[in-house]
Amino acid sequence: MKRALLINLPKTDLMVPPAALGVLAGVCNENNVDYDFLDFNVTLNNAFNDDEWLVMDNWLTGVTDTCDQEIINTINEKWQRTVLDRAHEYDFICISVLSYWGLHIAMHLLSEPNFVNESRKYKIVIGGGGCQNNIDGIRGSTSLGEWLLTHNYVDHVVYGDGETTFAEILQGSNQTLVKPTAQENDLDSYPIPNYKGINFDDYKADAVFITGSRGCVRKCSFCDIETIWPVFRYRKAELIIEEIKRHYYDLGVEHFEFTDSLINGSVSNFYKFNCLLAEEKARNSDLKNISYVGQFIARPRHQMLPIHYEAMYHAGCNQLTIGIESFSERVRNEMKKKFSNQDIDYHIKQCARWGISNIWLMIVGYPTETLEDHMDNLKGIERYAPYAKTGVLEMIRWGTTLHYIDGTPLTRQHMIDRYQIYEPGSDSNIRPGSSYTWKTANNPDLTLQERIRRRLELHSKTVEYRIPQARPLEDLLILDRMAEEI
Ligand code: B12
Ligand code: SF4
Repeated sequence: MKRALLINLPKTDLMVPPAALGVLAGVCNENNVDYDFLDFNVTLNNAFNDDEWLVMDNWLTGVTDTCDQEIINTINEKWQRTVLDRAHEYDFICISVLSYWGLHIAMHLLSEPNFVNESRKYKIVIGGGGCQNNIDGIRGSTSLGEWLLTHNYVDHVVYGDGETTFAEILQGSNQTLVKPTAQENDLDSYPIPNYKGINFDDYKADAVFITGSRGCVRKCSFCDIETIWPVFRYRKAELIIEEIKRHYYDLGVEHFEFTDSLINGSVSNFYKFNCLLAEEKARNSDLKNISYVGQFIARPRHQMLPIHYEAMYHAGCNQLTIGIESFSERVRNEMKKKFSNQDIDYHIKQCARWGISNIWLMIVGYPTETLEDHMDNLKGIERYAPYAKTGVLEMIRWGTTLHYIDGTPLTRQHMIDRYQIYEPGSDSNIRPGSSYTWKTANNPDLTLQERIRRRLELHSKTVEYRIPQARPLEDLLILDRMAEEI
């Protein structure tokens, strides 16, 4: 029987086992391939204390360009022990890079002389959204995946969905670079992810990820979802419920985190899912504690009716994460978010009615953001603070100011021209993955210094109005390092 080592690279969340590992294991199962899990993110988290982890974190998130040698030595030593020393036991070494936060470490580890081994007997397969990010800056032309292939550091690179292509690779396909087709496969035909063998004690939340859809129905200017998944596809409501039941009975897990970019991309399918799950819970008391959280988009009342919120409540929805992005409707329109201030008010009232808490994600310093828009953000804090008192607005995250990320519409030439974006001191090379130092000739007052100032003002006001913030310390530390650029 063939064997695969399924590896997750940092930096990812430490709460829930990485969904990609579950998917890859499900595909291995269907193809009679034995597998072992290695969450290298957990391995390193166990190896480092908080300060050391932060040093690595700064390197991975692009706050620093290099990493302390002691930290690199530990990373190398762990990689040697957990991967290189065991590689000969496997036919496939499969590596997942979730986001551009994995670029630095993937480049470092995969170009390790020991691993490059030209006469290797195992195949190295890499996939995940991070593989599509450019290693040479937002206007660069070499993606991580292509760079790895060119140097023969890996044998296969998979862009987009892994399910079908990974199965083909396990069956012996020689295709080296697999890109998504305009219309990818039907999600309903994919095997159910498998977490048997994962050590749940390594993760803080007793939960698993679940996927109800891929892609998005919007094309927001700062988001690269369309590059990763060009088409929005969703799974049949019945199949999502079947998967929830399977994980509950196999693993005892009662809490589910949707990986969907938005769980209400198809309002009708989402409503059906909630109604069916609520009925199933009413019929089968084993399932009574099943709950879920997910990312959601605010919609006008005529699209998301009050009964839709009611059904979410009965199905066990207890938290929604929403990209509100800005309390300025004008800025949101520029971003192509497509919902109004009125829609936000309607949404939060419905959530208050059904006790569904919200996490709001915000973006400070959009290229066209004026002082007036910033005032709208400040007023928004006052407006929505009463919802924080009851916990309906559970948290707000102001982030680390707008970053230019490759693969997003903002980095396309017409948008660069439209907002007159440039990188101070350079006309092309921006840090791999993302840039926060950009400037706009159209809105010259919006310097990095001003973006940080607005961000800090929002922090103070959010604290003053007692709205809890998600990861404030993490963001403030990054802002602090960013300020060193000034
Ligand atoms: C859940 C989630 C999170 C969670 C945690 C995820 C985690 N495990 O750490 C939280 C909220 C913490 C989070 C944080 C962030 N996230 Co996030 N997140 C997601 C989300 C919604 C789902 C990810 C997921 O689990 N998908 C389901 C799994 C199955 O998909 P997958 O990992 O991509 O794997 C599939 C394929 O890529 C492929 N594949 C993957 N690995 C491999 C390996 C092999 C060998 C093969 C063959 C195939 C393969 O096959 C899989 C099945 O088809 C995605 C958007 C989305 N809808 O996917 C964004 C997304 C991944 N996040 C994104 C970003 C930017 C971030 C942040 C940087 C945001 C920020 N500034 O703080 C942080 C940091 C991310 C990190 N590295 O820690 C971007 C990444 C963009 C990019 N190209 O880099 C995404 C795509 C959303 C977006 N467009 O903005 N995120
Ligand atoms: S930001 Fe959210 S709603 Fe907008 S395109 Fe990305 S995933 Fe879709």
